[in-house]
Amino acid sequence: MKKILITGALGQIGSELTVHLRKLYGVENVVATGRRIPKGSSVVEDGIYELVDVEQANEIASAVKKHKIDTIIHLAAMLSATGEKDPVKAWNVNMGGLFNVLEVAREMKCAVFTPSSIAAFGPNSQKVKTPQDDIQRPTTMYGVTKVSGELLCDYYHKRFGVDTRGVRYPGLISYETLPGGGTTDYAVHIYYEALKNKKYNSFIAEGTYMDMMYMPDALEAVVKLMEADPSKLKHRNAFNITAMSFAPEHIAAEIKKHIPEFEMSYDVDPVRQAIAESWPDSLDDSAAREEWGWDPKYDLASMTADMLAKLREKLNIK
Ligand code: NAD
Ligand code: AKB
Repeated sequence: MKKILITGALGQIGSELTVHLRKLYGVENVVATGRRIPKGSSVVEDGIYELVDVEQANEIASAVKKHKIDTIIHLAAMLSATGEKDPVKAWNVNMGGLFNVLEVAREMKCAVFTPSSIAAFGPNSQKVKTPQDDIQRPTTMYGVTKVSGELLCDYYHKRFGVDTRGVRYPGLISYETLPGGGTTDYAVHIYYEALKNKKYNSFIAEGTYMDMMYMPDALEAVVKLMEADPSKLKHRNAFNITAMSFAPEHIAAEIKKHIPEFEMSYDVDPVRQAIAESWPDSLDDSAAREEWGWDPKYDLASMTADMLAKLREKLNIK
């Protein structure tokens, strides 16, 4: 990666990945893009920023051409819960956006990184330690776009030689930008509520396991995979990766070690609960470990300690 363009750069991942890549590759070599220009955003104000709606292929093409981009990191998307509220929009943004990015990449000879998700699996996938190559019959529109996206990226690699690479992220936990409407969002909200109100009402039921990951590991995955020797990659789109698997009561117990008064209650949202139940409890990430050295640093205990410390500072809570 020498000249990188990021779509959806104002989102949960993009807002941190932009800053991370600017540090690694130089401010002048990372072009962040999004659909708005928010005030006070370091993504917009501390480097190159362009307005790009990924549903408009010409907007992607002109930014790529203008900045002589060689790698597109495509993050603009609608997530699982918002996708179920408006499945047509989710299809148009997720598939239309990816198709436009791949076409621009083909014409302008760019590499492409785009994340898939645990949502690419469904109820008839293996539930525990879901293998890299398994049945993929998801039951959400978000999941349908993720499997279709994986296939489309494989197709562009095989048919046109585009260097497409991707990972299946689990739920991501971070303190910089709130998540954008997913099923795993409870595992971020819980830290805010624990610090502000010492209680949390979970919309996901006790006993519901999902894979999760702390943002620093998620950022490292992008760099490691995109810098990996292509001859070592047997898979491309997309690698299972994970850092931990837990249910709501486990994160609550970990928070209680730092905030003993913390109390957890449950008010289960049937839509998001059904989505969670259709996803794996945990993934087998051995292919990523073998093919490009995936090795996450954070577990539930170290992530919780860091999240609470960073959020205390951000929210100015003693
Ligand atoms: P997010 O919702 O926080 O950010 C997505 C950004 O895309 C938002 O800023 C949104 O405004 C923007 N966007 C939407 N439509 C757009 C359009 N037409 N043109 C340009 N921008 C548009 O999402 P995120 O969490 O940063 O996720 C990024 C990618 O990672 C997505 O593909 C998502 O499916 C995937 N992923 C995320 C997670 C997670 O837990 N965050 C887990 C698995 C996979
Ligand atoms: C969501 O919950 O939709 C995302 C994801 C796991 O893809 N966080």
